[in-house]
Amino acid sequence: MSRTLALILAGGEGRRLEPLTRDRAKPAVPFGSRYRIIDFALSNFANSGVLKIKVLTQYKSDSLNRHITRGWRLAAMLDNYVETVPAQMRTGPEWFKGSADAVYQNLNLITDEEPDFVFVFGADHVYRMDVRQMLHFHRETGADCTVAAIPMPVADAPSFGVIEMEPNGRMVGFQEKPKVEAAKTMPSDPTRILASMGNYIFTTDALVREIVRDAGRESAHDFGKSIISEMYKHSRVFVYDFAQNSVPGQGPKERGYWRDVGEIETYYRSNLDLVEVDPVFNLYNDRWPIFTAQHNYPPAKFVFADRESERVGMATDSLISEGCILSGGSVHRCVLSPQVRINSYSQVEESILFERVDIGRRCRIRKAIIDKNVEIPPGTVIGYDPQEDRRRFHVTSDGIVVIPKGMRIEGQR
Ligand code: ADQ
Repeated sequence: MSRTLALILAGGEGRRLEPLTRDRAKPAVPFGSRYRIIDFALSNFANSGVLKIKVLTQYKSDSLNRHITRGWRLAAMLDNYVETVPAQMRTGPEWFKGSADAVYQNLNLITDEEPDFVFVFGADHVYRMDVRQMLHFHRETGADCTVAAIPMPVADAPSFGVIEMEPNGRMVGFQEKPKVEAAKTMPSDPTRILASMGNYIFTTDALVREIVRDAGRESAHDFGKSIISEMYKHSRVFVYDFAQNSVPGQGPKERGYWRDVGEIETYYRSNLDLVEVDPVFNLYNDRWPIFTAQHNYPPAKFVFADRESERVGMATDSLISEGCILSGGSVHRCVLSPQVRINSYSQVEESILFERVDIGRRCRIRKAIIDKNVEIPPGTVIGYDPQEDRRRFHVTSDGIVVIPKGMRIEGQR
């Protein structure tokens, strides 16, 4: 078996997820009740049997560090690990400049481990992928680098690396985040581009060569902008079709599912997708489980059922984590992280509540994301009066109210 090492790029700032990224890196943002965004990428590696994983962190990494150190303990005896690596400033007084610089500053990780192949993957997406299938493709083509790709609407070109390839899969063109008018569309479909997923496999020598070369020149030191957009011109860069990938237990709808949850609207919608009766992304596939940190919380509890007075502790079409108490209050189409409390006569709909949110009595809340440690005073109404919401809170153009971590909220009269 070949030796592999996975480098997970987890240093992204996540500005478009503000205020949820005010105190934490984007990969550490909670998702799907009890997970963090990075758990999806890490679970793909764990389920694929790639168990030497370094997570390269930078921006506000404390919460990410704690999550990985507590939750992602692999068998040390077999020399498996998931470890975070901070910006070490090994090569100078600066932090990582771009994602390629993050690898350059940690080249010793590669030389110490002596892998044959290095996975360089992002930490910001929700999807299932058997990375062994991509590695198999990489070896078959004898590539120096393989880039995973997925078709996307041409309107999204400014967010992605746009790929051109020959029928045999060899990359022959790459534009990092071009304008829509300039983007090269797919020959088979002029409404779509072939987008890079920001997930790469490198043959080790080729990676070291490219990273060292990039470090010595003026560049953004970024995988998309600087490495891939140069490398395909002189090396064997191939394109892996993500639609070919499948994992055990995966339903047909989930094949090819890959979501960037990097802005509030998509983050919100992807969370609420999970509460559907037959969701596109199925958290309950135990043949490809999503792993996360385990905490010692008591079970979720639902108390009071007086329908006449509307004092009902109840949840429908919702994900409820351990440690929650629905005490005479109800939720519908909601995603609740651990230790949330909903008090009597309150109704919460289509909302995402992070850890230790406490909803006081007689509140009516709709279409909100409430970050952790927020106490909502009794009688608060959110999501019913756009003007009033905008006066008090951060509201997206789609009308989603986002309440930052620990915000103190005044009672309403
Ligand atoms: P972006 O996602 O916009 O585009 P980037 O912001 O570099 O690129 O993020 C890529 C990954 O690297 C993320 O997981 C991020 O957290 C991490 N990262 C960013 N800067 C880092 C740093 N200094 N240290 C450590 N980690 C860092 C990329 C590609 C595109 C591709 C899209 C797909 O450049 O070609 O289409 O991903 O989403």
